[in-house]
Amino acid sequence: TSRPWFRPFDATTRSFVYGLQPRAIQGMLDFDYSCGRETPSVAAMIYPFGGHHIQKFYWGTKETLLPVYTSVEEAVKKHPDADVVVNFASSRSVYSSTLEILGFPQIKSIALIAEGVPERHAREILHLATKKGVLIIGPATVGGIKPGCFRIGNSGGMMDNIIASKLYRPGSVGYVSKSGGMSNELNNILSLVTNGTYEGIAIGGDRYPGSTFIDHLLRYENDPDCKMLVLLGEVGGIEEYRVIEAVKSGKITKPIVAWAIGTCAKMFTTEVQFGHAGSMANSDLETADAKNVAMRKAGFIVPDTFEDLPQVLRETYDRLVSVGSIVPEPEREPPVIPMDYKWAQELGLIRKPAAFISTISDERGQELLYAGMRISEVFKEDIGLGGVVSLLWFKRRLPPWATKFIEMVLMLTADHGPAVSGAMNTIVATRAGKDLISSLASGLLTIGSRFGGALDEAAAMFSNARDTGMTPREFVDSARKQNKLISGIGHKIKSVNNPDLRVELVKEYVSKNFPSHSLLDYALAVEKVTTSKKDTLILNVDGCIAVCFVDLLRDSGAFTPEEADEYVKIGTLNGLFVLGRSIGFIGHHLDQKRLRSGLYRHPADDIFINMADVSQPRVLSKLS
Ligand code: Q5B
Repeated sequence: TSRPWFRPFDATTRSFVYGLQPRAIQGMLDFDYSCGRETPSVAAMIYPFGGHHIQKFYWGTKETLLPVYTSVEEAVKKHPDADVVVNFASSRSVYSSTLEILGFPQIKSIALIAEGVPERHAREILHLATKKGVLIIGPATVGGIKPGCFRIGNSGGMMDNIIASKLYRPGSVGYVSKSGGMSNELNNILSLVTNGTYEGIAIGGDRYPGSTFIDHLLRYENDPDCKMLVLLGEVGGIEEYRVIEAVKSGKITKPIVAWAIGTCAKMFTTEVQFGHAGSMANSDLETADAKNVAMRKAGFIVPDTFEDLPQVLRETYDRLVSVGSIVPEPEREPPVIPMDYKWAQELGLIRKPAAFISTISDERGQELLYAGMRISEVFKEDIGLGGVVSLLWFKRRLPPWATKFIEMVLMLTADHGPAVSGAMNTIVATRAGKDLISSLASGLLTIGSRFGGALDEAAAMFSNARDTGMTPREFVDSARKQNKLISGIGHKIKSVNNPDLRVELVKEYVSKNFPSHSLLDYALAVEKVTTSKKDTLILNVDGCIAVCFVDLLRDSGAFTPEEADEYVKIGTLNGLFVLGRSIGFIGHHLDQKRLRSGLYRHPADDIFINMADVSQPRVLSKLS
């Protein structure tokens, strides 16, 4: 790159952004596109963590990819045309990262965005950069902007501000200020009363900025395309006096409009520290009033108040146009930059149908909500696990007898020993070396119409039989006629003589606490019929929970009859067994892990292998 010393940024400037700052980079690329740049001003990102990768950005309406390198060395090697670094490193790491960057002579300018950089570090950076001839802007700055050419990070604000202030094409006025906010204000004023900004730099508010007012004003003085200078100083420090010296000694000859902010400080009875670290007068010389007087005396164009600044800018500009020093260019419309989706949405300019609808929980606000109930309330009201299930499954608070019942079901179904299908599968998977989630899933996948997954079908069969007026016997006969097993009836080991105590507990609780239990009563009458045939054909745990839950849905007063039916249809009841038994399956997985159980192989003598009826495969002589 061969740019004159006074012009570190032009329309071909390429830069690196240090740190992951996708929003700022997109802003820089949108600015570039509005300027009509051929190539993006950002060549790559440098981010030491997370490995080398690529990130996607918009370039106008299309998309483009930018690499992320883990070291400055790699970045400069790959992009020899980039000579600027916009360093977003935090105050903690900005010192070390800037020293690293300064080790590469390819880099000619560095903008330091971080606030709170220790003054000792700032001075050391400045010392080294001066030795190496590198321009430092910042720290504690938004950076600066060269309209039509290059934007440092977020300088200039949002794209609508950039367009409104005509920063997509160069004007004739070069300015320096300390603050990014005041720079935006200047960009706006200059676009209204002159042909706009030629270049604007915010040097940052710290006491030891890497470059000062005079550094940039001397650049503008030497740049033939910059016709008029603006200095927006402020209370504190003596940098304005260095500019006064330059004007007095003839180093600066271009018309310079100036104002020092902070004239209101005299209204306070004590010393005032304004927003910037350096904005406090340590002597009379450092007051804004003293600076304004001195600048006026030296021949600067200084308005009487800040409010008069636009007026004097307009007069100065008009004078330069009238003598032919500035020849305004015809205006051109910038290309339309599509508005960022999120921003357009925030402004309420667009709407889009949501791909998903969710109605049970919301984590977007300050506090997580379960069906509208704050998580803190969940605990304050001590609604228990049953209450949480009732909120997330049924979107309502159920009465305590119902939430207690849900908890009882979860506790009763939590495990039934290692021999049941699901526990076996969990154990075998664990012993094959699978992780907790895989082993749990392996167990859960055995839950089906015969094992643990008979609840919904049982609820439907018993309800339908009772609702259509079948007697228990008619129901059993009708199932037999259809060659159908009754879901919720039968157990492998439990029987009339070896009753399932879980079922007894449920029956006892429901009889005592439910307002009505008509379907349970019906199911028990059916059990009388089935057990008269075979004593293992009891109302099993699936069946008992199912019919009781139908009683809860129908008679708790919390559901309409349609809702009650729908919850059975959509498979809610099996969810109770799945949720409860997950506790046991996880227990079995942990148990096997603790026991360091090795791979399980089923003994062959326990499998009757018989291939007598396997027909010999046909040997094909020729492929047809
Ligand atoms: N018969 C449960 O069968 C079992 C009949 C029936 C009419 C019936 C069987 C069944 C429906 C599904 C069900 C949930 C497979 C069970 C659970 C959780 C668990 C598990 C644990 C835990 C048991 C013998 C004779 C035959 C059959 C007749 C059988 N069931 N008739 N309706 N429902 N039930 N599942 O003992 O004339 O001799 O040919 O599928 O509700 O999974 O602890 O283990 O917590 O983990 O092998 O409790 O009942 O009986 O098939 O030899 O049949 O009874 O037609 O008649 P079994 P089978 P026949 S709870």
